[in-house]
Amino acid sequence: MSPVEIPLGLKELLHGYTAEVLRLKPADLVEFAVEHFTRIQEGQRKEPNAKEGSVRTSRSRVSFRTHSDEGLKDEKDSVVESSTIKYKRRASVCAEAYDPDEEDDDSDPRVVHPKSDVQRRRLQDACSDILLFKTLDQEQLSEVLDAMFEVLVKAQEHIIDQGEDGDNFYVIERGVFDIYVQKDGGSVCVGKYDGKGSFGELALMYNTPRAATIIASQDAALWGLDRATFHRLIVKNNAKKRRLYEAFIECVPLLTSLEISERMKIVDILGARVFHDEERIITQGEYADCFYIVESGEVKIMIKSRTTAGQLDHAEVELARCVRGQYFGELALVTNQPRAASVYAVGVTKCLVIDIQAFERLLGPCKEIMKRNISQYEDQLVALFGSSVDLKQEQTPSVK
Ligand code: 1OR
Ligand code: 1OR
Repeated sequence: MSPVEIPLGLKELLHGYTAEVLRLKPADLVEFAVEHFTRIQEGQRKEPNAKEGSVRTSRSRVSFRTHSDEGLKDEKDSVVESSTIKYKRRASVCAEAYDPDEEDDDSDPRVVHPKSDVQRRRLQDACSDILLFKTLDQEQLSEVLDAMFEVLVKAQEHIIDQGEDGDNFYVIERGVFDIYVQKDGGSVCVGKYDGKGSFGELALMYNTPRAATIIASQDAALWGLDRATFHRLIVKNNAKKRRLYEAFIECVPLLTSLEISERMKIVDILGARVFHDEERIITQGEYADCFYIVESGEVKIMIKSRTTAGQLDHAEVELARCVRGQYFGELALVTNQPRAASVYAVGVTKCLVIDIQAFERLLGPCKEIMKRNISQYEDQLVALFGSSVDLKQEQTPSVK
């Protein structure tokens, strides 16, 4: 006789129903079952709150699922089952003011999407460099990871459409995603995410319409985080970040030309990273995806010159040092070239990190100052190596 196969999700559905019965002690179990499962069905239509299902995007359906063959081992009994959560869907979110200190959503139940050990490991890998998670404490981070759900996308699917209300924040596990914005009546590709990073935070942070369209250029995998959890953990944490970094950001010379509100937007999206003595922060020749400001400690900038045969020399020469309030890692972002030098921590060093998309979006006004400083690098370069290159020359990025 063939073994009985238990359908994926059955155990969780019955467990959720039983837990609710025990909690609410309804008089009519059948009527309560109808209400309970109808609520789940409606929730599935609106939001991704089941292990098999789909997230509706504007032009296509994005499927998400757990891998049935990986086995679910990480469920926690002590938290509210995701199937019992009432999702708050909003008619329009754009008129609401942004107030990170708002206490209204503390009562939202904790969202948990059960994951297998393998999924959890993949999720942790994908999230290990996400700047917005870098200032969360352990407890907050594990709440965020519990609430995230897997989203599998096909090439050409629209994950986000400019102008729409924001529902989820996304972390990339794999795949390339193009960024389009409406300009002069047309849609222009302004950048891309290549296999890592995150997007979709702006509409959720500031209650604004989506600022760009994000399209998968190949089959890809994402992890989503619902709006309510994002608000409860990330936006609330931003209030703390603002208090923590406001005074420091005010005195970073590069940023003094920005409005206070622009500086606060930088604080909202930055991450903090601590490097140990001699740890390499940037590697010469690598592709660049972020920019750094030293908060404490010191970094040294080291360069390998080219031999006459055009090869990189083995020995590195120290070019400069940066201390509190100074920045580095701007050159590759301004010129769209690989990193021009390596950068190492001198003693334990803490840096604030800004990703390339936020750099483009928020630091545009500071680029002129950076370019002026880059001109000084050129003079020093000539003095050191006797060679001259136009470092400010912007190369056209491949996506433009
Ligand atoms: P969102 O919730 O507004 C679209 O949904 C997401 O695209 C947005 O959050 C960001 O996470 C991401 N301008 C605005 N949003 C951008 C940009 C961007 N790049 C990525 N996103 N610019 C491109 C910078 C390379 C500026 C365009 C003028
Ligand atoms: P990046 O993105 O190229 C390495 O990553 C960073 O090191 C670079 O941005 C700059 O922030 C910094 N003088 C001072 N700082 C430099 C120099 C430099 N090159 C790179 N960085 N140079 C002057 C030489 C005495 C060398 C110019 C090539």
